[in-house]
Amino acid sequence: MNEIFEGRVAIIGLGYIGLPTAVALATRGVEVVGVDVNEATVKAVGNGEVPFIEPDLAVGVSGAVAMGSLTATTVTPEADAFIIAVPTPFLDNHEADMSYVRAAVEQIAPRLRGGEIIVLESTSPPGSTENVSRWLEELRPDLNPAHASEGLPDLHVAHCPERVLPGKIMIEMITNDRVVGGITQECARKAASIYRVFCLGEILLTDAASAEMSKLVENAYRDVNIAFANELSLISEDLNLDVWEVIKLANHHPRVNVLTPGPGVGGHCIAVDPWFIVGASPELTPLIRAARAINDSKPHHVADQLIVKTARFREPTVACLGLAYKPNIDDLRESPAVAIVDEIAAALPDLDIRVAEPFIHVLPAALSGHDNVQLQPATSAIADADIVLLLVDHDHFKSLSRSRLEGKVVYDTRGVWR
Ligand code: SAJ
Repeated sequence: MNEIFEGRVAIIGLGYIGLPTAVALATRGVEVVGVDVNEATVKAVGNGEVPFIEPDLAVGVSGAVAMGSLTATTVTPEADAFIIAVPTPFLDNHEADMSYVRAAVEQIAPRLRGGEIIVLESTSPPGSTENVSRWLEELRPDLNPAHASEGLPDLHVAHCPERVLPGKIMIEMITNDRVVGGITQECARKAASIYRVFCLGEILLTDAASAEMSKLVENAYRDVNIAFANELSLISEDLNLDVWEVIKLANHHPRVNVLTPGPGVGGHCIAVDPWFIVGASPELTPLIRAARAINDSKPHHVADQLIVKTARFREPTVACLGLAYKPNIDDLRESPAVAIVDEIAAALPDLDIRVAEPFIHVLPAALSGHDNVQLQPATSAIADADIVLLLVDHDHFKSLSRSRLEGKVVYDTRGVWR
């Protein structure tokens, strides 16, 4: 019998994953307490508001809060299940920074009574879930975490990596298959009962380390394939070919599906997670490292090429369209577009740079220090510009009339206007 969870869930971390997960559970009648260290986030969620933009999330949060099934607090409560959805960024040496996970475990430990489910959702290097289990054992020697050799476990520790695509989180949260890896099979079975509340996809039970690795493999696979497309774009530029035409033709082969080149790989996942595999097996990962290097070099290449184009003008104005790390979201984290504008503005302090980003109202800190960069609507930025640099394929930019580009030098890093 496939068990379905009943009880109270505490979700530690009300970010891009924690909050949608809270909504998915709470709107299906589960009592959810969202926990976050950021008081502004807790206040916003408590008022039924969302501190960031994600389609369909706002209506879910306001509905769940109005139903009384979602509350928010800065203090971890007692609960039947805990889901850890905190950041796992990398440190300067590319190793995972597990300090937020450790802090979450330290908050959870004193609340445990025995019998709880503890799920790590944060993307983590192999062995992390085992570490969570060990930390709990150290913090609560009176309880019996699942990896103890004898007796029934009093705690059920598992990993269930999040796999949702920013921009489509509320759909993919429900429809994607889920991998649940337990410290023991019983842990996986117990943890799966939580996801069965809202997940319509298949729920695949495995061990914790395989679950950890499968998530890293998904993002490394994508990174390697984007790197291939980005390398093709450099080769095509060198050979004076249109890379999008080349890829379109090649993709007509039944077993070829080349991804799309761009100005680099941004976001907090694909540019980060491959390093966790490199960290686990440094000697065996030349391909994964090379892909990271190619994707990381792309913003610098775009900035260089743009600087070359400005040499044709006496006092040029450049319109840079887009700052988000990908289309139709407001997320600027690790965005190649921000890095490119920053590099150009620093290299040419006299260049007049107009940035258009429909999803933000003020320039991010990385750009606000440049006197030569200002935020402007796309139409007027283009009208004022000699050179138009398209960095993000937002629908808003795609909908602009092509006639606005007449007489301008256009550098389209996304292949929208080819
Ligand atoms: N990109 C390209 N060319 C492409 C595809 C993407 O240049 O053909 C760039 C995007 O512009 C962006 C970056 O790559 O800068 C990443 O974008 P994305 O949409 O591919 O992925 P993310 O980072 O938003 O979300 C990924 C997803 N992973 C996979 O598709 C394997 C998502 O399912 C994960 O849940 C998420 O990482 C995560 O949290 O790990």
